[in-house]
Amino acid sequence: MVPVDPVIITVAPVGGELSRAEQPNLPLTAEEIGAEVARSAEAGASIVHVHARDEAGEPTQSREAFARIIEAIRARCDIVVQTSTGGSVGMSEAHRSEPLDLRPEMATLTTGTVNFGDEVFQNPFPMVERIFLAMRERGILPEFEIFDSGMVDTALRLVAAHDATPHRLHFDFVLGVPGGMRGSPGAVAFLSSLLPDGATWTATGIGRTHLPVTLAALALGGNVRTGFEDTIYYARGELGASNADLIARVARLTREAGRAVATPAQAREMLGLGDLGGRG
Ligand code: KMH
Ligand code: ZN
Repeated sequence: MVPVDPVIITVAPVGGELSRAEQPNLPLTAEEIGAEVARSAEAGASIVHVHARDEAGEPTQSREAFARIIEAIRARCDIVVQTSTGGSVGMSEAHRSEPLDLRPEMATLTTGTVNFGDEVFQNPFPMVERIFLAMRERGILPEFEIFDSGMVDTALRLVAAHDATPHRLHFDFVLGVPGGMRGSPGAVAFLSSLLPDGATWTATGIGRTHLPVTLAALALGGNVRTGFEDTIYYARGELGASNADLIARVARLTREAGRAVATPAQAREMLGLGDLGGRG
C-alpha cells in the first residue's frame, strides 16, 4: 500500500545525556531552545520532544525549567509540545514525572528497562504504570518509547489493563541505542507490524542509523523524529550545525518520497490531541 498521510516530524533538540563538549551547537538555555525549536518548526517540525537543563547546563526534570522552556517555545510557534519522562539515566521517578504537572499535550513513556551504553535505563512495570496513570489523569497523550520489541507488548498490556479511556495509541521506535534494538529498515518493518490497526508511529535512528531508519519510516507510512538528542552528526564526521538542518533534510526527503510534511494542526488532528485536555 502506498503511504498517503502527511508525515509528522518531531525535533528532539537537546536530550538528557549530551554536552557541548560533544556537540558545540547544543541549545541549553530556555531562550536557545525556544529559538532552535522555532527554526526547526519553520523547517518542518510539528512536535518538539523537550528535555531541560539547569543554569549549569546539566540535565534536569524540574517543572520550573520545563515551564521556562515551554514559555520560550510558545512565544515563538504553535508546535506540539511533548515533554520527556525519561530524563537522564539514573533520575528518580518523582523527578522524571515533574513536567507532567504542566499538562503538556504529550509526554514520552518508555515501557521497559534497557541497557543504555554502559548504563541501565530503569523502567520497571509498576513505575511505568504509575506514570501512565498520571498522564491519563492530566489528559496527556503518551508516546510509548520503544527501544526493543518487548516494549511494544508491554505498552499494549498496559493499555489493555487500563482501557477505560480510549485515547490514541502512539509509538516511537528509538533504534540503534547500544543495548537496544538495531537501527535497520528491517527493525522498523518488524516493529510497525506489531501495532494494532489505528495506532500511529514514528521512528528515530540513533547516530549513523538516522538515515536508514528515516527512509524506512517514510516508505512504510510512519513518521520521523530526529535532532541532536538522536544524532549529533549531519554526515559522517561532520557535526550538525543546527537541529533545523537535520529537520530540513527530513522534510526534503519526505517530499521526495511523495508525502507531505504535517503542520502542527495536522499533527494534532492525526494524534487526536483535540480530544484530550492537555495544552502545555
Ligand atoms: N535520556 C534517555 C535515558 C525519553 O525522553 O522519554 C531517555 C530518554 C527517553 O530520552
Ligand atoms: Zn528523550
